[in-house]
Amino acid sequence: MKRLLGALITFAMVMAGMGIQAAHAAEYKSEYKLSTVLGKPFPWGNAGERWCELVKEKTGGRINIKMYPGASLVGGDQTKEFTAIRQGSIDMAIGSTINWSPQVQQLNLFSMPFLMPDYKAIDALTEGEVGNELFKILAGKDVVPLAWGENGFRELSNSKRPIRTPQDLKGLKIRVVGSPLFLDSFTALGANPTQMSWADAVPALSSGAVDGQENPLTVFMAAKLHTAANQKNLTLWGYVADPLIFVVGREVWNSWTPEDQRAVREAAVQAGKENVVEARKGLVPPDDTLIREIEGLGVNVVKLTETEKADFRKATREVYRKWADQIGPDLVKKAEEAIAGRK
Ligand code: X2X
Repeated sequence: MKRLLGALITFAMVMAGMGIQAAHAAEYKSEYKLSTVLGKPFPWGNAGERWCELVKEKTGGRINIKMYPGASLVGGDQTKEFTAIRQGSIDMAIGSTINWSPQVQQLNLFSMPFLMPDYKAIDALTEGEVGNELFKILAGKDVVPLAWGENGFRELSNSKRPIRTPQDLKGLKIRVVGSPLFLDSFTALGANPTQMSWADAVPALSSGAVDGQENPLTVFMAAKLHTAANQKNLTLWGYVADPLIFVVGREVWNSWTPEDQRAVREAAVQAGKENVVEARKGLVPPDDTLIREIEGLGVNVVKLTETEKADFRKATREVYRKWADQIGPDLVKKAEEAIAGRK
């Protein structure tokens, strides 16, 4: 009798254990898919790996994330990433404001030509009221925004000639990505812009199908665009910068315990902070180590003076006005004020 009871108790305990496991398995996936455009060794990809690592650590392995760089979960089509998160084929992402701007109109703010004159201006937006407002907008679109990171100020490169004036850009085929704002900006400057994903950009540049592109210097360097894409001319004009945003799909988020949600958020904030530091390394005046390194590769680097920059600003002023209306005049005004009052 005693033995039978013992066996029954053991049986019951095993079943209960399996029940708990089954409930757990139903709630938590064995792998969460994190989408990024760039992988290692780009700062963006490093940030993704770091987020995965920190989450694993902080949740005791309960949440296991795998990074899918190259926007591979959407066949490389980075402007479809945000939609895929909403539809659930991507669980979480670190995305550029540029790539999500076709779906989230307000994210075009960071692509307004010459809105942000320096790094403090980016911080004034992301760390202030504007950043909060953008996070609220994202939260209304089935995602949970957790932290800001950075791709960086996007500088102009090409294979043909040094660019010092808008006239120098005339007729050059420039690869861009994102919303039609980029087409408007480059058309206003007299260039011939063409939209394509990052995956298509490097082959198009290296074959000479397009002449130039714009991307942060960390990307230029890690992708070796001077040799891989014949980009021997580089103009430092700082016309726009793209922050990165760490998000989790709302449904996935809701399936986690509050304790694990906190851990994922903290991990994102930490990975984001480290990412901003890495994205700016060698680029924050007076430190220009990265610029000098690129010059050392034989790239002709043109640093625009403020007067030269003003010509580009003037040429894109109409585009700025048009897009301020589309983004929302109130939000743009708030951004301009935050930048004017930056510390
Ligand atoms: O495609 C680009 O230019 C990149 C990698 O910078 C973005 O995803 C916005």
